[in-house]
Amino acid sequence: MPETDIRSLVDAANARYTDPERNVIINGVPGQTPRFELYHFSLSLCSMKVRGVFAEKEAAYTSHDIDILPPGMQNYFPEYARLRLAGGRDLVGNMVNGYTGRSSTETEGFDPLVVPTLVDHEAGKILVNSKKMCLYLDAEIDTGTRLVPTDIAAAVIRQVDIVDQTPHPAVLYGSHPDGDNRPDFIQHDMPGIHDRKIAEARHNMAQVGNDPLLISAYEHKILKESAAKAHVNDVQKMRASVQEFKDIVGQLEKDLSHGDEWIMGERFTLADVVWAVSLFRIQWLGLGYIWKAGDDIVLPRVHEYTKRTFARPSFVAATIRWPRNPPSPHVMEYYQ
Ligand SMILES: N[C@@H](CCC(=O)N[C@@H](CS)C(=O)NCC(=O)O)C(=O)O
Repeated sequence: MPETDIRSLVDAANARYTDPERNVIINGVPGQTPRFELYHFSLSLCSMKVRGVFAEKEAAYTSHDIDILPPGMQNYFPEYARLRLAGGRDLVGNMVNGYTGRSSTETEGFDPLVVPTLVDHEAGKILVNSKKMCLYLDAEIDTGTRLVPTDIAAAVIRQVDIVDQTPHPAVLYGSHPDGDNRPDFIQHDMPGIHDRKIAEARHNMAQVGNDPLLISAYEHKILKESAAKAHVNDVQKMRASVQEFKDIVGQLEKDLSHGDEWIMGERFTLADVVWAVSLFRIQWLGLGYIWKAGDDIVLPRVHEYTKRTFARPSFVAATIRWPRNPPSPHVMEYYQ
């Protein structure tokens, strides 16, 4: 895509994002405008993965930490949606229209109103799927060490897909039927959130005039959020989502049976970047009992692995210490 077109889409989106604390350059070099520009959200898992790759590579980017939760909901702005739609041109025939508790673009479809979005000004590209962004950045930013080494790429991507398929949105937004340990502010803020998102989509849709693609984007978002509301209010579905977490982490214990430091062995890879994000969120939500219940170590390899991955400097910078990313009572040890 020509840089002039990208520039005008980016300028229009950026005009809505003006908070100097949320719109900053990370790892910048004085006098240089970064090649990459990232629209993301402090608390978003998909955003943490991409920030984690940037941190591993120590690469510069312009960061727009946009507030996706009510009352902000800055991901619903038409200017931002236009930028994403331009990046997802080949995906608009497969826009999201339902909800399984997951957010993988590959299985759920393209959501034009979410974060993250990555712009590469040098290559003239807009990327709209965090998995693709992580793979892309690893290939484009040459640090001499690959996060997806070519000889084990398939095995790394298999793990990335397991995390991408984990029903994280369901267990964040919905209460857990057999004991809800989610932090108080999440338990307080989540009821009714889907109705607020739907109202925000309608509000923005009413302002865009005759723009069929953009209107279709809002319509698909409304379909998704309506289905999401039904999912999180369905006890059986929520029970199944929580059970899925137990199964997925149980499989990780087996995948770590080689006894090495990282999932792929001695090499730290993208699999570890995304697993760190997923496991930290699981503990943050109060589901860390899957591997450690009180003093009882249930899954010893996963337990040890969390300590290593949570201590990784890139993870500390991109997730634990990222501003506006509140701790929960379940992870306070990492905030002392
Ligand atoms: N498959 C997409 C999923 C993106 C996604 O679902 N993002 C969430 C945060 S992790 C979001 O922006 N939600 C806000 C909303 O739906 O209003 C990706 O990996 O980039």
